[in-house]
Amino acid sequence: AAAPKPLPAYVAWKDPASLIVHSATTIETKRAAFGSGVITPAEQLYIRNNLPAPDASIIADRDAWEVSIEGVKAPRKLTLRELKTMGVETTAMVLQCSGNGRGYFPSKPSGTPWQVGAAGCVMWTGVPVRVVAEALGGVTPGAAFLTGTGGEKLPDGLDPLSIIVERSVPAAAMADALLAWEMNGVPISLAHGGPLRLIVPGYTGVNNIKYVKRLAFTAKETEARIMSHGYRISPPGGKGDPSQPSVQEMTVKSWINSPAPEAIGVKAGLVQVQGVAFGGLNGVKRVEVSLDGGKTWSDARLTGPDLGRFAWRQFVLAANLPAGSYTLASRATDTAGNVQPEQRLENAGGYNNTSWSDHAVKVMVA
Ligand code: MSS
Repeated sequence: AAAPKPLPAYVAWKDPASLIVHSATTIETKRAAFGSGVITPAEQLYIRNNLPAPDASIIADRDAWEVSIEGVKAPRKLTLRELKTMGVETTAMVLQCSGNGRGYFPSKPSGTPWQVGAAGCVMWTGVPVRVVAEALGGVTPGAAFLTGTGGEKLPDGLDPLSIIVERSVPAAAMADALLAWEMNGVPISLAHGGPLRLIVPGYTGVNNIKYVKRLAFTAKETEARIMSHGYRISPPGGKGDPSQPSVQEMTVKSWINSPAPEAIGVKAGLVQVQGVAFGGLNGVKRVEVSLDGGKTWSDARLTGPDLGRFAWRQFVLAANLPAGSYTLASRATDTAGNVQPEQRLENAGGYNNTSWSDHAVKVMVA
């Protein structure tokens, strides 16, 4: 096998042993590296950048960062220094790339073949978007979307709309959204979107705009290509277009992290089968674990603190496993009663894979 790629300079502070470097802008957490605590440490958290990360000079004077707030009664630019005076809240949230689990699509869609590790559960601290909107006189009537724009410097000579990272989510998402300056209790690293990031809890990764420079309440979705044609649920073999559903809210999902598929030397006897489960916009009600590839199921126990409906829950099933080979699977149910499906929804981009069968783990117990 080829030697693992080294970490690129802007994430040189991450833990190489925990990560799979697909490319300089796509780095995944190894399944076996997820621990049993709820929060994913920054050193292990995955990276996905559609454009190269901006120069580190943007975090030299964080408080001077400006974001333009538009589509409110009194639109204006606010500095991070000003935002910090307006309000503060902390939300634990699953950050998951829309394409997490793409690697399990037999159709091999183009894009990074993520397994489970384009996801983590992280704590964001910032000012609620609704508080900012109220402070600027309220949202203008007719605004149906919340549109965030990334602060990357765009290459010259290209149509900005073809490349800019700008996404719209339904304006209702404002109820939980944050303009965040801390991740896991420290200023957000450049790699994860510092100095300021739009956080939309319950929505897939792409909707959480890094180095956000503009936040607009808009009547229409942005015409940026990443919105109009990218991240759409298109029929297999097809191309994205604005008539198709956009990748936005996450739905109920779980997977087993331990024992990991590549685990060698699982010893016969008592085994703690552990993993994570989340419900997107809903909390987790129940997780079942199967030791026989989904024929029979037992209720797992939710462990660790409940950090709210946007966070994931850790679960465990203590199982007595005689020597043999096993297919371990997990299946979550959210608080609204939605059950994680057996099958993925086929789509050209390989998005939103929540299939429990795709995420099952084969292990040898000796
Ligand atoms: N933002 C910006 N500004 N840029 C870019 O590129 N990307 C996306 C988000 N945001 C971007 C942004 C994506 S796509 C994702 S996932 C995320 O981010 C990630 O994050 P981290 O922090 O992990 O790296 Mo898929 O759906």
